[in-house]
Amino acid sequence: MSTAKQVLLPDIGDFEDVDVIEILVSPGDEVKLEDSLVTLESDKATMEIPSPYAGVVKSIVVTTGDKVSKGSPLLTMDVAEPLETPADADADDAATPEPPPPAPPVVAPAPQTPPLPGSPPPAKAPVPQLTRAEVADAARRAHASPTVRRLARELAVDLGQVEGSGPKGRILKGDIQAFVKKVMSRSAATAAVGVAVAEAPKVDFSRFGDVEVQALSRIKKRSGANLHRNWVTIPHVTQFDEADITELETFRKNQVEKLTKEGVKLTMLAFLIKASVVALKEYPEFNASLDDGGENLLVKRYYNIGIAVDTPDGLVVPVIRQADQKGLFRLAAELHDVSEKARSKKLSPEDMQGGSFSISSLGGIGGTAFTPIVNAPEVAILGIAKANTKPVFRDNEFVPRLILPLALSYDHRVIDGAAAARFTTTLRTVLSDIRHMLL
Ligand code: CAO
Repeated sequence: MSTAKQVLLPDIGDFEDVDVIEILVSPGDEVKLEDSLVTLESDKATMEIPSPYAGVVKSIVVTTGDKVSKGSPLLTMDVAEPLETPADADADDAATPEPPPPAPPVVAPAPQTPPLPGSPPPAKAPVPQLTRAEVADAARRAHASPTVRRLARELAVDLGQVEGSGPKGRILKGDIQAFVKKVMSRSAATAAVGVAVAEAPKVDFSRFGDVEVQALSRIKKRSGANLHRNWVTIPHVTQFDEADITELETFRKNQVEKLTKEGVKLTMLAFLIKASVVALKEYPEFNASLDDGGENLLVKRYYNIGIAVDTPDGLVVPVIRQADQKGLFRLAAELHDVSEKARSKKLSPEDMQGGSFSISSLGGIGGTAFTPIVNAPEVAILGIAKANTKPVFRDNEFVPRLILPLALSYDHRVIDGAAAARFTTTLRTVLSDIRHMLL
């Protein structure tokens, strides 16, 4: 014959209103004397509350997140063999019994040490097929000692995902260590950003036909690593817009003839640099970098514009310095010089340093739109696609206008969508009427 017993929180020392962080049993579970029932956590320690009885859990009174103090009811149990204590005299009354003094709770200092800077995030188990409820259930039912449970909690390991190698599938300390090792040994790139991705398949292409191995150029290898880092670490958004550059292009062409005689070609890119500086001055957060801790924005008071240049060996980004202090002709001349230097591999490291904003133009080649990758530590990059003559509805009729597609990619940690839309609106205003550059 069993007796219903209510388990109350025993005296746990100088702790009041302690959080219930884990419930280790569920109704129907058979519990031995001193098996852990719940885990509590104060700001100083975590502790597992042992069962004062052997029996079967009938119902759980607390839920995780509840705050409990000495005497708070935790759960009720059907006790098969009531202990012979005076408190058991009225054992049939489930509402009032005092449990016998429990064994002291297992107390462990709460983890206080923050992860080392640069260290990978704690190993979190992937949750591939199971639902959250199933994982929680598996963790709750996992067979492990309080010490192993504590270790798992400290390492943020979901016990439901760990296979136990002990008797009857019991999870041992070594199982937790092996699990963490496995998670950490995934590719460095994915571990660094805490993203679990499937490994790329290894394919023997020679099974399907001839294959020629071509080594990537030094530039491609370097820029590839940087592009990959920027792609996975920066939350990118790209804002698209269009600028009517009909008048600008007419003006430019008129000037080109005159200037080409002097050996300089006034390119569209020179105007785009000037227009960008106007927008950067109006929206300084685009001319900035996040500090190392990601807590502050370092807003630059200089306007050094990086220009993506396509070379046979790969992409390089020389920088036009102090673009705000240079006229269109000077910018055009410098653009010509850096493009030449880039293509003849004469750029020095200094030529590619100190940029505060970048422009990537594919307009001379083609395409309607693309999404450039932010050139970290900058926070935004302007992509330019090919301008085309399009019908624009004006004064009740369609008129042909030269329309330039703009694509502004930005770091969404720093820049909001509304700011990006304002930035491209300023750009299109300036490009559609270059007198705005004078303001
Ligand atoms: N729309 C239409 N035509 C354009 C244009 C545009 N947006 N931009 C340039 N053109 C035309 C020019 O009018 C010029 O035509 P003409 O020879 O008939 O006058 C021609 O394209 C070449 O232009 P350009 O000499 O001014 O050179 P550019 O400004 O287009 O390019 C540079 C300079 C250095 C940006 C370019 O050579 C380059 O390397 N582009 C590739 C950059 C790149 O790979 N970016 C991708 C990076 S991925 O994020």
